Amino acid sequence: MPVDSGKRKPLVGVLTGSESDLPVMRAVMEVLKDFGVPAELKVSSAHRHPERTLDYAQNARGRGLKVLIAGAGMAAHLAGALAASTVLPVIGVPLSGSPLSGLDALLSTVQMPSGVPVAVVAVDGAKNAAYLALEILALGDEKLALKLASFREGLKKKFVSIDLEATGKIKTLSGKRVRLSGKKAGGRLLSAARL
Ligand code: RP5
Repeated sequence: MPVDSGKRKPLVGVLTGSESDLPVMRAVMEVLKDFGVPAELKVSSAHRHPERTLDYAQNARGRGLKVLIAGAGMAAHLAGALAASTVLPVIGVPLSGSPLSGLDALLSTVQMPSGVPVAVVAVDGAKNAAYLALEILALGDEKLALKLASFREGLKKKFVSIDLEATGKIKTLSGKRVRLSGKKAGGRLLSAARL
């Protein structure tokens, strides 16, 4: 059953090789939705639905899609099959649900012949596929570029405070995360502001 993120025309086309890929690949849709970018998600296997997949790739640009994301496991040829029939950027997500834990999908997705590229993210890296698609779209969309920059700033802060927590410099006191001075817990309280 196709899923789309609203009534606006989709800018990102997300394909998976099987319904069994959906639990991982839905993360793509969640990230794109958080950034307000319309997308569609469909199941279309390079091997089980070759005609449908070819048709999708050939019509994607004409339908207004700007980036394609393809997630597949095992002999993962979906991203490559799309890339073969469109000049839209194609991002591949190798999936791990196989006895080879995704190494098979990684190699099948990444080893494309010269002239027909697929940008490949980590095994099960659905979120990064979405962020990369957003970065491509942001080349022509200043508002989206600013949103991405602010998201990155948020990441910086989040990970700094996790580091501080590990060193005991941040504690949770009365439900608030606070910064402590001194080397040990119980040191003088510098700030009770929520971090
Ligand atoms: C691939 O084979 C799919 O992308 C999926 O990751 C894997 C297994 O598919 P199912 O047999 O679960 O449909 O083509």
